[in-house]
Amino acid sequence: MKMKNPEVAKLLRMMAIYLEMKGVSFKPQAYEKAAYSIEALDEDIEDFVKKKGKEGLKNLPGVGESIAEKIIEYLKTGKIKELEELKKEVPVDVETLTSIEGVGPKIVYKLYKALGIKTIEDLEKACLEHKIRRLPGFGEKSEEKILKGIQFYKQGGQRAILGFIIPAVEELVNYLKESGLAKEVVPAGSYRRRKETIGDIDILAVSDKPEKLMDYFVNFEGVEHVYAKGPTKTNVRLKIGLDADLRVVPEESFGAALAYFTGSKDHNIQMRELAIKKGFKLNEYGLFDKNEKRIAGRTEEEIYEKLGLEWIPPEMRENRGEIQLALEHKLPKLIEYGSIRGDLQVQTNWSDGQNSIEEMVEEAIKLGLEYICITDHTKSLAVAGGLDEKRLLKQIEEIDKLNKKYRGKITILKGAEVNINKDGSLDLSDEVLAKLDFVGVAVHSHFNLPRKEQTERIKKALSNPNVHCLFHPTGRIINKRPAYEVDIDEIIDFAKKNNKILEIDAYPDRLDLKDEHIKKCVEAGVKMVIDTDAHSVLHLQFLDLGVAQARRGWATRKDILNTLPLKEFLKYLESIKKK
Ligand code: DGT
Ligand code: CA
Ligand code: CA
Ligand code: ZN
Repeated sequence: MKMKNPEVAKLLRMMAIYLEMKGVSFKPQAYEKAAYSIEALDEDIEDFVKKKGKEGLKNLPGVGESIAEKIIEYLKTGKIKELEELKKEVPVDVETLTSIEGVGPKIVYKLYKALGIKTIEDLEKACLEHKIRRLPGFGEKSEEKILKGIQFYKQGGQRAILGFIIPAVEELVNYLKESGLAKEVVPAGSYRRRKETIGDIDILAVSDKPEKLMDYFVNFEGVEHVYAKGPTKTNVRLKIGLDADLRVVPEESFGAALAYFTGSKDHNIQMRELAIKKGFKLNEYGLFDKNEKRIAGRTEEEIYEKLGLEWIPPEMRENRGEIQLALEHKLPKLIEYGSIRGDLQVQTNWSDGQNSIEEMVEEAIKLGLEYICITDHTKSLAVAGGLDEKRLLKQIEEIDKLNKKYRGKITILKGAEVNINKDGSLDLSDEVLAKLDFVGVAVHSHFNLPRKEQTERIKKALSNPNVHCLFHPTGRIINKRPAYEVDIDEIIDFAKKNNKILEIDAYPDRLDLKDEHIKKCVEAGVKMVIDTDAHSVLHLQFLDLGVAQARRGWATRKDILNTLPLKEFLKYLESIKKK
């Protein structure tokens, strides 16, 4: 069972929030770090503790004596006493409140002490009654910002972020498969389409013992609440904060049900119309001819074939023209999972990453990568411990040494995530930038510039001849912060004309570029790279999440440069400089 890992991580994060609230120093960061470690642990935390005990826990990044004890306490008793006490002392909905942009733990504490604010509704009301601006340390601007944050949260805050829930859903699906009670178990819906956020999980099964399967399903450890239970459909709430449906469908309808429940809804509507045009009827039970005879339904493939369509990958089923292409047998051959050869955005403990260069490199080797580019932050991002010229030159030396050590195993490229100044200039000298293999630039400040100014600022940064790539091009953080105002079409056009690369940042809550932007890049012939923006060894596994996003944007292998072997990748970088 891996199901307890997200729970434990969540509680550690909660501890971090409460400790920060109380103004405790250092400890909150340790709890955050520990939460990361537990979240992406390859093993169930309970098994791990059974095997390796407290000492094993203490070997994980961020976990010291006291955190290890708390984890063990939770696994034994289902509670962390200190956390329970902290919650009693400040009984507010910290999880929701701190999800609002601009509202951190300390602000939550102040708001509770001054105005008794416990929930997002309380906070919204206080904003609307202009109570916030009158508090010491707040003003009209911060009140407006909080209100905006609340509105943004309400629009999307409830959907789960795909990359964060995949392990838990896989766990559930494996659990169902292991029951021996089902012939098929497949998650459909937005999860199968690899949409960046997920409303709920729709699982389909074929079983000749549906009652037993449903009993087994509701006994899953990760189930928090059962809304409704029947032999064909059962609907539950999972502890990770997401609903899941399990539907048992007849075997001869499995493919039809899978197609139907994979969606999207708009795609389904088009498919049904196409079937009608061809004289058939299509629904979740099958494809039927004029005499109501089922002519396909066991598999998705046979349905597509009978309709004269190429099989459409789930990531494309959004009614963006894919059905027409499938009719003409002209679907693009999407980039395949596992085809990225090198990660190109990786932070280390030289700036705000949690691991050393060597640790990141070792992990990349384990994952089978051919190259990895180290891109620490640069000096003006002081909060992240950004590197100045001197330190970057030192890092270059260090990488030269490590490349000798790792020869034949992996190549470490020298790079940086260079901060763009307000005026579009860069915060490192050209002389040092010229020594790097791969240079990405990024906006980390002045998110609120007017659209035109922001667009010009980014274009100016990109126009530096030492710069190859724009990192996380729109700056959004899913469920937290909207993209800054920027004319993405103009950026794409500029990238095309100047041979610049746009990044698909695969970190789960970034996924920036978005699918629709990727599609525009593909159409415009702008090259992209997929990388993880890792700040820990645990993040390097997110590459395929970026591939999923790229597939949703119809990208093929040739659109994504780091599918290339190292030599060809470097040759490409050289060639764009000469153009
Ligand atoms: P989500 O859960 O909001 O992330 O998005 P989906 O796409 O998983 O949507 P969901 O869970 O409401 O329904 C699963 C699939 O079932 C959906 O993708 C398409 C199909 N479906 C649901 N309602 C309808 C409908 O009214 N008409 C048609 N044609 N299909 C539907
Ligand atoms: Ca769904
Ligand atoms: Ca659903
Ligand atoms: Zn960073």
